Amino acid sequence: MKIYFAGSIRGGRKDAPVYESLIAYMSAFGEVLTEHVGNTSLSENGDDGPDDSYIYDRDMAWLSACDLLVAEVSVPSLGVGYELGYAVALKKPVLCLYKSESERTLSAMIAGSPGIRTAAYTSIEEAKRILAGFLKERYPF
Ligand code: 6IA
Repeated sequence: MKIYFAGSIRGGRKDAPVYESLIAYMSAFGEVLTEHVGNTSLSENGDDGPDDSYIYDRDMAWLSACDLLVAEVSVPSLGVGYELGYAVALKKPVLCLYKSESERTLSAMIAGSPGIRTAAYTSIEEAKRILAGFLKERYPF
């Protein structure tokens, strides 16, 4: 199973440790194509990595190749929103996780999309349980 994980980079890296632990958990279920999203030493400025058009082309190819997309959307990100819309257009299964104590209300374009399943969580353990249910539904072991 190829999993595309989406999380904020230039939108802000506050939740990078959360992404890191969700990616580690999902790695038991399949291949996470976008492991770098959980790299806690990644800067949000973009001066220390490949150029933007390389990143865009590679991520679009991974989106086409993946079996499903999981996003953590508590920190709003233009890039994650773009990836979500693209994955829905490709008819990929999509799960969006967000922290229930988040002070922001989820965008109507995400919460209202019939192609996106959304789930709020209060702890990492709960997020992992939701993830396991979503992944096993598609790939029963
Ligand atoms: O708008 P954002 O930067 O927050 O968008 C984040 C989303 O876009 C993630 O889910 C990634 O899949 C994708 N993305 C954005 N920047 C990169 C990137 N930059 N590398 C890979 N995927 C990316 C390299 C790091 C750079 C900031 C130094």
